Amino acid sequence: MTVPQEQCQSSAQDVPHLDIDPFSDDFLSMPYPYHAQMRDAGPIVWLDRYGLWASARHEEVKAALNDWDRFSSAAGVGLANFRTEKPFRPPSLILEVDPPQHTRSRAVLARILSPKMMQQVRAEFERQADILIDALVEKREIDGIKDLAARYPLRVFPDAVGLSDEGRENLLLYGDMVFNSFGPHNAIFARSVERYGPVSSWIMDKCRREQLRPDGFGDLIYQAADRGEITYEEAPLLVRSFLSAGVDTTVNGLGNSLYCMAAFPEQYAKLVATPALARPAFEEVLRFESPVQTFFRTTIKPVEFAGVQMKENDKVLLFLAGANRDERQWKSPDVFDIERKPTGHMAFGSGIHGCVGQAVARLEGEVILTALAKKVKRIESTGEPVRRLNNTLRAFGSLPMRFIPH
Ligand code: OVV
Repeated sequence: MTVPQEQCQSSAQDVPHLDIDPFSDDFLSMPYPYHAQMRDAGPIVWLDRYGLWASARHEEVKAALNDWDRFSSAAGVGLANFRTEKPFRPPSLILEVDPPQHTRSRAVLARILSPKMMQQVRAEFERQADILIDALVEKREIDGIKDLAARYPLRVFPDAVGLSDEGRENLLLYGDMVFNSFGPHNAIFARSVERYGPVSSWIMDKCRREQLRPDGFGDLIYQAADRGEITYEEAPLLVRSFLSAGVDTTVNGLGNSLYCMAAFPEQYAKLVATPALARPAFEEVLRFESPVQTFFRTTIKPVEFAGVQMKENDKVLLFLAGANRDERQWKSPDVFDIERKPTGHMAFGSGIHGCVGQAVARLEGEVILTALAKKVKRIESTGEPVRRLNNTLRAFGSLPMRFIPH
């Protein structure tokens, strides 16, 4: 029997209450046992610490992401409810909106990041991957993050957007800030804020048309405004989405790839034997160590979901990375297997907000893993990996390693 809506607090139902803090250092350092605890407790749990719903199961995470009409993004996709709290920056015109605004923005960005465009940039992405991996094989002892995972995206992606070289490191600080801002105002967030001051105005300056090379991804947004598909006021904020979502995500996709290849040498050996596994291998990294671990939604009407009654304005925390290790969905989910071909993983989200840049991310992963397979026989860890804790991203600060050539 269900309890009538008026008589029940969201939290007072027959739903497991957990006192986990998913933004604590402890959780962020090793989230997977906590995901398992939440999945085992039920399809939906209530997290007392923040007063919100959460799910770490594949079925519910996917269902909520595909239910944009009830689980809105316009109130923010982090812990903050934009209906009652001031956003830390003007909301994104694609991430933090619902249809119909979302539909217009999405169409413009989707065309710019289309498969056809990937064909056009592929040769340059491959060339840059070869240059970088050749240099690192020469160097031999490297930091997988500083020397590769951060360097490669900071070269190819801003080049494709059409940004000048000056100050590109700001993109890393900005990404760190944006992804921390989806969590609570904890110490991790505060450390980002300290470094954030000059970065915000640098970013918005780089979003101006005059700063963008003709016919790069950024300028193509302004060309969409020329055609009347979006307004000239919207254009810089859509360029900002490229700079927010396009760097720190792929940095960590590549960083997590290197971590996995060093941690599971028998898997790397399979890649070396068959470089054509680069694409499915990157996909398995995304499932196994999802760079974006979480997103929130907000109910914009009373909702019955997975047997619980939610009120309007409830926050729902969706563990993409938990869905990606749900034993209800995957065979031996805690095993990293590059031949798995994990179709249906949630690392890019799902539904209308599913990652619009996923073809770029996959291209970067593919060309880097291909270049490694062809030029590096073995990847050896030479020191303890150092984590960079972020409220949303699964990230490393440092990965000491050795590249042994063929
Ligand atoms: C997917 C994502 C992450 C962060 C920022 C944005 C998007 C944006 O649109 O600004």
